[in-house]
Amino acid sequence: MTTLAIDIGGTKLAAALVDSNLQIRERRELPTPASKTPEALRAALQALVAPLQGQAVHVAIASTGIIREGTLLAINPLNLGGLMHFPLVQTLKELTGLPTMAVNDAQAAAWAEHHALGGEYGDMVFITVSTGVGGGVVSEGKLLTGINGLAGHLGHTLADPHGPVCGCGRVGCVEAIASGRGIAAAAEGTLAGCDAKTIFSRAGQGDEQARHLIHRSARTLARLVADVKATTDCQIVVVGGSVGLAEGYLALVEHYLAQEPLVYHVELLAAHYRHDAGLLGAALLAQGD
Ligand code: ADP
Ligand code: BMX
Ligand code: ZN
Repeated sequence: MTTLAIDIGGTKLAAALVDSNLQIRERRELPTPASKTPEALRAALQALVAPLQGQAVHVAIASTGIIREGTLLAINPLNLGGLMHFPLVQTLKELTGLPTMAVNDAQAAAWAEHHALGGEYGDMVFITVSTGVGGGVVSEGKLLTGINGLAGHLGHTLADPHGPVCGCGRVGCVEAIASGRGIAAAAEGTLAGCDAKTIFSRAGQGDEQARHLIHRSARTLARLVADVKATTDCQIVVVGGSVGLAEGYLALVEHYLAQEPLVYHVELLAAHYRHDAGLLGAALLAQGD
């Protein structure tokens, strides 16, 4: 059984063919259009999947946003250029003519990472630090999606009541501080206008402000991990996303977590499937594994 897996993030779209043995073939990427109008996303998805759709029997989508009855509802529309609502399953069914399912990107990645860990870890949490900050919770071997698809949206828990306003409407969310967008939004002076990737490379060159912004993100994430441990008593927290997987980032989170009381300590691990966790999680869920 070959799955056409699609990962829709705030920065990039990825698609690939995934076989039953989880082998990935013909992986492609395109930038996510920053547009309020659904037509731009539809056109980008069409271009992304056209070369692959003839080789698959179904479509599995991991997407940023709350996924409710196949529709993408942005909790933070700023991550998608202001787009609030997109008929995800309907669009891909129309484009490919194939049966289609969709799940939140971090929930999908949590499922893939749970699979990678084997049977030992029934209680685990996945956190992506990427355009936003997303999460997926596996409890007693079951993926929590929530009655309305909201379960695991850890990026919208409170980090600082005096912090920046988040695109979700709250003040001081973890996402507004720790995410790639949050890091970039706080940059000033010589770093103003730089994206998180550039800020990481400037930090590597010794830039003090860049270093501070990355530490601020990692410290915020460590406090989130402590909250997650207190809430779920999970055995392990797996971290993904391009910021989460950036060199040195997880070690910083570990450094700040070590400063929290012992009861909140939990093993941290970089995502086994790296940038493909969302694609593979969606494929696994669609294949019924
Ligand atoms: P998406 O959110 O679309 O899933 P990513 O996981 O790639 O995509 O996250 C995008 C964010 O990660 C952006 O803020 C980008 O600047 C940042 N980023 C991309 N590559 C790197 C890198 N090598 N090091 C640090 N940050 C990165
Ligand atoms: C946001 C939210 C989550 C998502 C997370 C990570 C939107 C559009 N997305 O908190 O649903 O899981 O970002 O998404 O409201 P990514 O784009 O960083 O991968
Ligand atoms: Zn928020």
